[in-house]
Amino acid sequence: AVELTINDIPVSVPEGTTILDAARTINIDIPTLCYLNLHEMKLNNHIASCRVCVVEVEGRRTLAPSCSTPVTPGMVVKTDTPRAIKARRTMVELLLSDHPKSCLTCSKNLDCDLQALASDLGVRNITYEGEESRFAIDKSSKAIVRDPNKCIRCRRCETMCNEVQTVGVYSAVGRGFETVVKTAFDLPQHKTSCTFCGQCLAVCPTGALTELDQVDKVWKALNDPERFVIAETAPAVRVALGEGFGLEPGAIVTGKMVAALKRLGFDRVFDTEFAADLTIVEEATELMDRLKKGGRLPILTSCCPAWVKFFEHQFPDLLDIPSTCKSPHEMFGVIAKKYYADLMGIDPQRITVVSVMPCVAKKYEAARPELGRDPKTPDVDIVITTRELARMIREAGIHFGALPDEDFDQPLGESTGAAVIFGTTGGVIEAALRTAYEWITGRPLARIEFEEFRGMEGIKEAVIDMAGRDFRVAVTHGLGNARKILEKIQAGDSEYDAIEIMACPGGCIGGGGQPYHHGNMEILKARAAAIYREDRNKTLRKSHENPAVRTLYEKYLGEPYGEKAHMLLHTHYIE
Ligand code: HC1
Ligand code: SF4
Repeated sequence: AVELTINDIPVSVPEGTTILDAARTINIDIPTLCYLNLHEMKLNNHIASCRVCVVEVEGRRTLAPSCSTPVTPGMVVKTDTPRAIKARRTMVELLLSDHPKSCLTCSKNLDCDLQALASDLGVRNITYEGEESRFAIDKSSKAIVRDPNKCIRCRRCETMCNEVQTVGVYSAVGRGFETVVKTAFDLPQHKTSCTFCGQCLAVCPTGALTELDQVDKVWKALNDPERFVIAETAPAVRVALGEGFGLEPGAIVTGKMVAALKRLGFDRVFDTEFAADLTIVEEATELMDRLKKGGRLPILTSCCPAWVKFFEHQFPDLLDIPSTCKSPHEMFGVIAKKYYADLMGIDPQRITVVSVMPCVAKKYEAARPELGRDPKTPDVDIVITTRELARMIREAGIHFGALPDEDFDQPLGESTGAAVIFGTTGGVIEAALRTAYEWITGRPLARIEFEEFRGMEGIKEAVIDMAGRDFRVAVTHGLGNARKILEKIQAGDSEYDAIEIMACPGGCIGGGGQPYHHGNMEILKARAAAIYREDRNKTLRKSHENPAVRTLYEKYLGEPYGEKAHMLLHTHYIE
């Protein structure tokens, strides 16, 4: 261990610890901006470019960036000297001198790390007024808006995209004042290999990267008396929406969320989880079909649109191995516009389906032309994120905390515990196994919870005994981890039978559309724990037991994985 003092307090930390981390062990937070260390995601951005974490070290002439300076024995550190504080303030003033002053109208207003820092440091004027850079705003994609004028060159997005996701969309170009983070050849975002996973915007400290805002489209539909507007809510939204209203991370707000959507004016509030159960029935049947016919294994889950775009771009030779199932929210859309429209006698063209998702890639997915064959009736019309829903609730002046718990409408609001666990890494495969095990072995499952697929480990593997046959399963989250598994499959040395892949670290609970975690992984863990609590609270916990899904097959779809199911619930992939 290394012994030192920080602000006259003795500290003992392991060798290699930075001054920043050593200070945190005695509850001193040195401000940071570019720095980001998410151990579980193997993301460590400590390029020390912003210099707001500088501290005084006795015997050193210059101030030291605490995020990248390791402690040494006997070091004497002062974090709060007038010189250090003045230097931090100067750094922030310099950043602000080349930053738009439109904080009041920025979509990151009150959620921006730079703004918070300027406030904490008491920056009251910008001494270095001068030239400001001017770049075009990129609104080319259906999911992400990129405003390089607000970029502070912290490179968090670059580290996230290049090292964690291994997609490599961004790099810093130019020198000094001219430096900016750009796409290769300055291509518009939609022309790059971007998967729209949204992880870059989840870690962007300012408003340089944000989601495409679709709130006004929803208000318009809600206020059009001709439209029959249906909301469907993703599993992960109910364990994070409360954070937008000051509730603890991991608070389960399913009932309040439904009540809020009803007060906003939705004609029906249904659950994407209904379609998650439907997806499991289809996917488990598809797996059995591949097993019976000697089809290609492993089968890969296909509910994450960023992951789908990743394999389409990067592994075009493997397009026949993912399941052909559409994602649950898309399945929901088509069922709402066919089955439910029939049931209610409503013209499907009058129906607007709004998906509330933790994800920005779902915005891009809903706009894919092959999803919703008839252009007049796309499966899903509008996608808003958890953050956008929170904003709508605030705009409407609804006091979220005081709302009563209300129930989803029926029949498309019915779901089992298997559906809710879709929202966290490992959940889709666990849900699939709860059904596939019983169908393949013909025996009831003795142990319903598959602990081996839970937790934040990047790649989780286990062998499940299916009536004498070893069934090899892997779960991975984060596209860099997915790449490792896909390369194994490509090389022909994978023995897996089924693999779950989610693009976002943590799965959907860590989606790019969730309330910002500001680098705190404990928030993601609290959301995951809430997902498993919600599963335990359900009476039914296996997808094939969902009574409303059974009725849907009996009355409308016919056989699982049959002709009608194929036409409506399955898709194909494009190179
Ligand atoms: Fe997900 Fe899914 S679980 S993809 O992570 O399969 O977004 O929550 O809605 O569609 O159900 C997201 C979450 C979500 C779909 C389901
Ligand atoms: Fe990279 Fe994902 Fe951001 Fe696209 S959305 S640039 S893939 S991190």
